[in-house]
Amino acid sequence: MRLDVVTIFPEYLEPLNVSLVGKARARGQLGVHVHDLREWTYDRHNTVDDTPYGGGPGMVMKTGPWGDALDTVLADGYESGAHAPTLVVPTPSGRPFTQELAVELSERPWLIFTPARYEGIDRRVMDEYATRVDVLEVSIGDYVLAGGEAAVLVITEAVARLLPGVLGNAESHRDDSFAPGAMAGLLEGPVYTKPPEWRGRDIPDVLLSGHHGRIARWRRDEALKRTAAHRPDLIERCDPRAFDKKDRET
Ligand code: 6GU
Repeated sequence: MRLDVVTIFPEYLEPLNVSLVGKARARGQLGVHVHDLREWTYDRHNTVDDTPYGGGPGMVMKTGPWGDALDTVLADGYESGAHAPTLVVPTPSGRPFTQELAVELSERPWLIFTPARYEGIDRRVMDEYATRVDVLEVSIGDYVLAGGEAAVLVITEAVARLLPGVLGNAESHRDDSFAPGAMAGLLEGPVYTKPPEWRGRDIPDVLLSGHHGRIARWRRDEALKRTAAHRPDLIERCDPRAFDKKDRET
């Protein structure tokens, strides 16, 4: 997969060199290209924003630098053999970013992120590129960030760990909170490791029983309790057929 990020704060994307994404990059599973939007400004002050038409607070990012930057990034990517780009536009007014959308993005070969500062990007930029490539406006939650860069880090990490061979253990996706499957979109319950006793606190006996059926039942009960406490909406949204008699007793 190829990732491009166009930003006025390239240093904000430094974490892409670290941990899981950094390793995927070093292994060549992910090509990451971070670009400084100000490279496509031609005035003395490297201006990227201007006052909004119609008035109002804040500033709006100008068409010119974004258009020139995206033309260059698209041309360079195509030249290097990339294809089928998706423009991912972080914005609090976008479609909610979910695990389902992470899976969808992980299946695409080339993502171009356009994190904005100020009040956002002049609408004509995305209207223009939507005629040429897939444009997806995405929000990472119901709160407002000062800019889209942190959202790019969030989306990239959620997507990268889904790429084949990036996580050590392919099974690790299976029981992810929100993943379909045995846990049917429930939140994950508690986990434990050695030592078996710490500050007078023991591991739940069932986990030491070696009884796989009982362990699976216990994990599911814990997931149900946790989901009911933190995200009752997830239980209401589940297909009732996903629950058995024992679930209903929990
Ligand atoms: Cl993607 N961008 C900004 N600026 N704020 C947000 C967001 C994105 N998602 C939630 N809040």
